[in-house]
Amino acid sequence: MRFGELQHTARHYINGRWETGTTTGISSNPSDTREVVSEYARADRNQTEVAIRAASEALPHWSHSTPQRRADVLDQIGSEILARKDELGMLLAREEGKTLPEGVGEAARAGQIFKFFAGEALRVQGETLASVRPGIQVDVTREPVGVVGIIAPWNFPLAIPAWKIAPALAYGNTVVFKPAELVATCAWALAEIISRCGLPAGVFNLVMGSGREVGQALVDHPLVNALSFTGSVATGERILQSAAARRAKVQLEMGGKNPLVVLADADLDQAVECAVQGSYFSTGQRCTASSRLIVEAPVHDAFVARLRHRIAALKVGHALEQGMEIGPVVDQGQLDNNRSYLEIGRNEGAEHVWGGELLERATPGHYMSPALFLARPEHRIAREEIFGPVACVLQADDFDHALALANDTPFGLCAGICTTSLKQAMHFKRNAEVGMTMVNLPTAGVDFHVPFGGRKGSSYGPREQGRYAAEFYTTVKTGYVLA
Ligand code: TXE
Repeated sequence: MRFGELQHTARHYINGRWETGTTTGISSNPSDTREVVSEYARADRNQTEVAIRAASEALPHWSHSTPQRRADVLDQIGSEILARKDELGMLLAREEGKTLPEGVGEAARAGQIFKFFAGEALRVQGETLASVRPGIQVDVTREPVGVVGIIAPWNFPLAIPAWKIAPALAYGNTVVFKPAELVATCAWALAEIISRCGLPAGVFNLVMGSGREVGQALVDHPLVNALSFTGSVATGERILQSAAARRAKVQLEMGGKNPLVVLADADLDQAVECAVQGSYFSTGQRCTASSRLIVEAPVHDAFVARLRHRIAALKVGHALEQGMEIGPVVDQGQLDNNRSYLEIGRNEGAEHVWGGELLERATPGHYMSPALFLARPEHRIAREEIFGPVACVLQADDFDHALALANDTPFGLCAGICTTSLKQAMHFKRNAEVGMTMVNLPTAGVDFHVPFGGRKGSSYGPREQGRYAAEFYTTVKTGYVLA
């Protein structure tokens, strides 16, 4: 079966079997809304519960499987994803609207993540310490946390599920995966590969459907020991409260309003490129997108002029068309949201520099030109996550003012700076109130073998990715032995 070309029927994967849903949904192509990508199964609470029970029953066996067995499974999944990255990338581009090179790049990233965690399965570490009491030995070992509920968003339909599912399986947990409905077909394609790589029935389950029904069933169920969520702040907060009430372990990755600071000594061409990539690529639909460009006064006007010139030349269109730099917005709801912020910005007195129009293309899609505003720090477009191709420039008097503006946000995911001063770069790295910093790089674009996550309103719980993922997907046990 080849992904990405034909229309598919996407079913749930529960207890080692492909299951139809209680209802069905339709996934369509945001570059051409006439095109159906798949008809997919939708579950209700009862069907979700069947998957949760299957994961719970599979746990004792899988949690005692050898690291070699887990490594082999993950390695095989990673190899198949990498071998089929072009097909998967095309499916992703059709369903989510990333350009084809971005889609293929994300598929490859998903494969690399499975390969990385194949290695991590073999490197689960503990500690041995001398006791404070005579004759006793103490050790600290890591064990799986149990059944993990994975709730994923639509903006990285392969990479985000991969960076949650791979460590969950590597450390001996069982999984119920609930993707965003907009990208059900990508989730099914990933599950289709996972289903053929040697996992016992029930270890990995895919259940599709609404957040309110399937997602909430995972959040509330006493057999789900841990929840890993990426999505909006509002949903994350709701999940946190429900999970806390029943003391489930929880990890949340939510929004960002990431600053890119441009100092007067920066290489302006490089800074403009960082801003374009960070703000507009992937249609601005990245939690690490740079949506606040904080520019020191002496270069403000020159930076804005160059940026405007550059974004006016960006190619926006069908995600599969060669040479496109920006695909469509993911759906009508997100497009309406983006455009409502243009209105909000204008009404608040922000200066509209460029873009934000609906674009007509050969196929009917959710096309919008990249938008740029000059704003003040109190404007809503400078404070709230928009999640579209909309950025604003804030003028800073000097470096200290730029740093203060960068930190003046309820979010704290990523912060970037463009400068040729090592001293100012190091000061910024140390004092930015975020989980990730970038120097002379776009805020979006991270490695997969190091921690990903933020502070303040952006994230909650242990970091994702790299070996730090063990903090969430394992629990420690302290053992005492009198020999
Ligand atoms: O997010 P939701 P949506 C932001 C972005 C975007 C907005 C809405 O601003 O415009 O969120 O996107 C599931 N219990 N981000 O609607 O609703 C849901 O089905 C359990 C930023 O997609 O948070 C989906 O699988 N689960 C973000 C997942 O949660 C529930 C990435 C995310 O959906 C649930 C995505 C519930 N009660 C959106 N309700 C980023 N910064 O990366 C929903 N879900």
